[in-house]
Amino acid sequence: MRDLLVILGDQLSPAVSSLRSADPGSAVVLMAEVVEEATYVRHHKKKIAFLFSAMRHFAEALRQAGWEVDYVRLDDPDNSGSFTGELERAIARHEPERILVTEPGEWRVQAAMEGWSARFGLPVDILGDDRFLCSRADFADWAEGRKQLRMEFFYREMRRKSGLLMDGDDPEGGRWNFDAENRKPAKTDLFMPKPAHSEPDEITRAVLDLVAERFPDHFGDLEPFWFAVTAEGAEAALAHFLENALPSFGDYQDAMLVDERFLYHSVLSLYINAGLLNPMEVCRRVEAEYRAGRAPLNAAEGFIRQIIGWREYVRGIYWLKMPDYVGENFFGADRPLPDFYWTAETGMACVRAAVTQTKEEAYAHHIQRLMVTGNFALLAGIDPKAVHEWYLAVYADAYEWVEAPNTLGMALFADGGLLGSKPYAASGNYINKMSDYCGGCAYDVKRKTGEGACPFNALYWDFLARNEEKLRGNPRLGQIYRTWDRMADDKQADYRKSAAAFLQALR
Ligand code: FAD
Ligand code: DLZ
Ligand code: SF4
Repeated sequence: MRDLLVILGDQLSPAVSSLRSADPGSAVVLMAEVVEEATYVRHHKKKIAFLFSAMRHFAEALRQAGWEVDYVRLDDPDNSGSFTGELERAIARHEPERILVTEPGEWRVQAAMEGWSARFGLPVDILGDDRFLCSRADFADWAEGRKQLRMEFFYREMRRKSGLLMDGDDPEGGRWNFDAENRKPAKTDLFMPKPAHSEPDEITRAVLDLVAERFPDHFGDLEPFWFAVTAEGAEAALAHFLENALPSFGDYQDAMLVDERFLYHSVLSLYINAGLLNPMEVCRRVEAEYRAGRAPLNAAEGFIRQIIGWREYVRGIYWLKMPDYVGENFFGADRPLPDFYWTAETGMACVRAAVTQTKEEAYAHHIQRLMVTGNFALLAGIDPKAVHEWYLAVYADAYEWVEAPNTLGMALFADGGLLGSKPYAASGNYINKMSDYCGGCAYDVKRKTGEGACPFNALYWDFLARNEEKLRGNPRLGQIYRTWDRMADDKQADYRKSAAAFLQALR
């Protein structure tokens, strides 16, 4: 049977289910650079360049492995600009008897795929994506009948299922989670590791020129470009992380430093999500470092939890709750996204640092995304849809399946507590404790209200007061509301006045 395989830009894995199910002797692989994918949100220039270059390299690798690959470039004059349009043209060229594809990461693309069979009069097999440990159906089974879908319980099942960091039936070290040990503020250190850098080759240089020409108005700096674009390059980045950063990954997971954009983070999410690294293989390598005595348990467990816990869990939530999930707005927040999310022009040093590095690197680490830009958007009541589209556009690792639950659920509590048990709201004190941002800020973190006070301080109490009806009943916020209740009326009024003045000026 002549199969036409469609490989998407985040399916760049030689063992992806569609490739495993076809015969290289007779099948044709279709890969296409399409303007719709680059612009349905206006992705960061570096993200587009990363994916196009990684796609071109992957097509070459497939050819060398004996596959016939039909690769459509963005600047092909006949390029229709969409997956469906490119499939239609490819069907005319190759006259296949069947279309084979691995399920996509986004609901939008899945909906388009589901229309292909009727449209083209051909069987379309949409195969499961077994690069994930938990299938969509298995997650739905796990969620069925549960009152609360807590990550921690899901994670324990994934530990048992994968056998990672298990000691028989028990968790290695006697505890499932060593997070309590992973909250140290970092100090600038001469030996802070940097992520591995790759040199752009000829293929990448051509893509950089194309992106500069075709997407000049998109957010973000294209160069310097140092991302790996092949499986070998991503493997080198993984080896570099294991050797240089993993041992301290746990300790400083929540820390932020203005001159250290990556700290001990892996900067591997873009490779894992695009398919250049296999997540389970990455976890096994991390476990091996622990077993060999080269990484402590809190680092290995913390890292593995992010992948087989959070990463799998948010994907499960996404497919369980789409398409409604992206419309969630528990607090009815409707403030437009401030310009400084694009320009970084703000006196708030923490936000400036996070946005500047996002613009330059298409990367910010988790605590910057959650506790700086995310926390600000939560406290200021920014429209969740605008925030969601920002996160989806600006990070090299962003695809809706992983971005939307992190943004709408974890950072904004827009799903009303499906994903998190309470909002991750924090005042300037938290940012000051975990970072060195406040020293270089136009605002004073110690001042609570009035001129020059850190905006996070008044916004924090204003957020709680504004949303009291929705949040007071939350048992995890009881103590905080008791503190608010004990506050003198004029102090409460000061907070609210300061927040109102700040929000007014935001317009
Ligand atoms: P590390 O800190 O080194 O973590 C190791 C790996 O664990 C990551 O590479 C990633 O694969 C995985 N991981 C860690 N945290 C999460 C998480 N919460 N959810 C899923 N996987 C996780 N991650 C994305 O991959 N794409 C996104 O679009 C994305 N959007 C986010 C938006 C917001 C508002 C927040 C708060 C988090 C978001 N995350 C997203 C999760 C997390 O911030 C990134 O995975 C992480 O910063 C990537 O950097 P790293 O590879 O250095 O991660
Ligand atoms: C993100 C992205 C971009 C920018 N461009 C392409 C592309 O031109 N061709 C392609 O196959 N995939 C691209 N992608 C990744 C897709 O958006 C991703 O595969 C879907 O959103 C499903 O997760
Ligand atoms: Fe951010 Fe406030 Fe610290 Fe400034 S003082 S860096 S606004 S937390």
